[in-house]
Amino acid sequence: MAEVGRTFLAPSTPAGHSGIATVRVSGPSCPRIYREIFYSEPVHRLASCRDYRDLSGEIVDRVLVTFFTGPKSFTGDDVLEISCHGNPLIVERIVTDLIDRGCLPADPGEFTRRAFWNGKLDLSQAEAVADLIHARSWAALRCARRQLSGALGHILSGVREDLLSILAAMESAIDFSDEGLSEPKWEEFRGTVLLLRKKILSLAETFRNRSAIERGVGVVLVGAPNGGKSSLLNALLGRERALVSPTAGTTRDFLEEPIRLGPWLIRIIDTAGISESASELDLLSMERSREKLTEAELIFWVVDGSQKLGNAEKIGKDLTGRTGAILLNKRDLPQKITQSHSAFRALGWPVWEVSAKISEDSGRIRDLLQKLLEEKRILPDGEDLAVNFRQMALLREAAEALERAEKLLRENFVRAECVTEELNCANKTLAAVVGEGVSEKVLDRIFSTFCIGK
Ligand SMILES: Nc1nc2c(ncn2[C@@H]2O[C@H](COP(=O)(O)OP(=O)(O)OP(=O)(O)O)[C@@H](O)[C@H]2O)c(=O)[nH]1
Ligand SMILES: [Mg+2]
Repeated sequence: MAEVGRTFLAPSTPAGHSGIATVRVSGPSCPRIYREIFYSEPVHRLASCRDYRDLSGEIVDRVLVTFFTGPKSFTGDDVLEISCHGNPLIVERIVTDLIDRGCLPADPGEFTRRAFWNGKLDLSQAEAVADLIHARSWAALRCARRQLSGALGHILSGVREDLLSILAAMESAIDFSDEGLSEPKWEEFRGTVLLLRKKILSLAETFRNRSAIERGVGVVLVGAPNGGKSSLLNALLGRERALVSPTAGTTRDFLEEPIRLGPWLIRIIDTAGISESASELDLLSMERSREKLTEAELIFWVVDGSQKLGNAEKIGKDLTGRTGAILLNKRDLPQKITQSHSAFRALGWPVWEVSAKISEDSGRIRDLLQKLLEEKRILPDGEDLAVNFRQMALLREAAEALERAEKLLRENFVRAECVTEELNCANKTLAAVVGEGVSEKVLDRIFSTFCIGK
């Protein structure tokens, strides 16, 4: 049988020395290549240990080879997975040999793109494959897994079914009203459109989860100089990352470090102390502190409990309306400030009495932080979705079309064709989320961000 179409290959494991490495091949030439190299007939899903002989007949390595007959494979085409010893020389030899046998090197994401093309995955699932590979926390992995299972596509197909049934109901109502039977139930249609819009918008809002789980949640340490911000950063990291000294104004530039907290990724940011000082350098570093303060999801106001609050009270005022906690630091020393200080009450944040010098306090702060993140719902729980930017933009566009439809349905004389047009527009936009009607250019952009071999 003629081999029609492209057969491509790529190492699916990273370059370098490792226990094993895998080279993946997909396309119509796979059965021929299998027979040529291993002198036997490929059997679906049968993994067998064989000598890999190159075109010159030399044994390159003893490998484990698995054959998948399309469409029962990842890409939907015939697939060969060759696991060899993880030496780059062996991988290179196998890759060049496969190219000599007519395979082409794969583009980034080509295996997944092929799976999408063959209908094995919708586009939101294909995007989740890359998310799964790049996730840096358990929370991110959970979201990616949920999306890979097709959760978004599933919810959207429900929404689209509802949209189509309103469209059908509208059309038959209009037909009947032409015959003078009854007035279409515009109000009922409007109610459903409103509900669907709400559902779509709440999906779009899950984009917020994405930056939190992908980049990590920003937790910024702010406060007057010498409060112990850098000492607390070091305590939370468990290593001496930041310079600490009894001189006020030790930290100039901000420092940002990732920590894992349960399933979450957190970015702890240490900043320069905020004071009345007017030196140019102080002003520059304080400007940076304020920038970080604006960006962060959560604020730790670090206060030295062994000193009077004094001018530092002003910092609290700037924090009004934000989310955070007060870290009343240096509890190992005699205290001059209590938890019930009026500046703390005004802010309404929890006050944690801590010390950077007491080793068990870093664990306590981590526990309290995790509780605060959960309580304030700054992070999605495991069941949540986190749509990406492309999906969010499309969901918003669909919601806008529904908003226009809803307005039209409120008019005294409802222009049914205009409503239908908006509903169709929403349906088409939602279809694009799962990849229907998406241009090759958009697909190129999406898959170009993938790894080679995925
Ligand atoms: N006794 C005691 N000393 C502390 C504690 N935390 C910090 N210090 C000391 O307080 C001084 C200032 O600590 P830093 O961590 O540099 O304070 P900072 O808030 O980063 O200061 P700036 O960078 O200048 O804004 C240092 O001498 C620390 O050793 C604490 O919990 N107890
Ligand atoms: Mg510091």
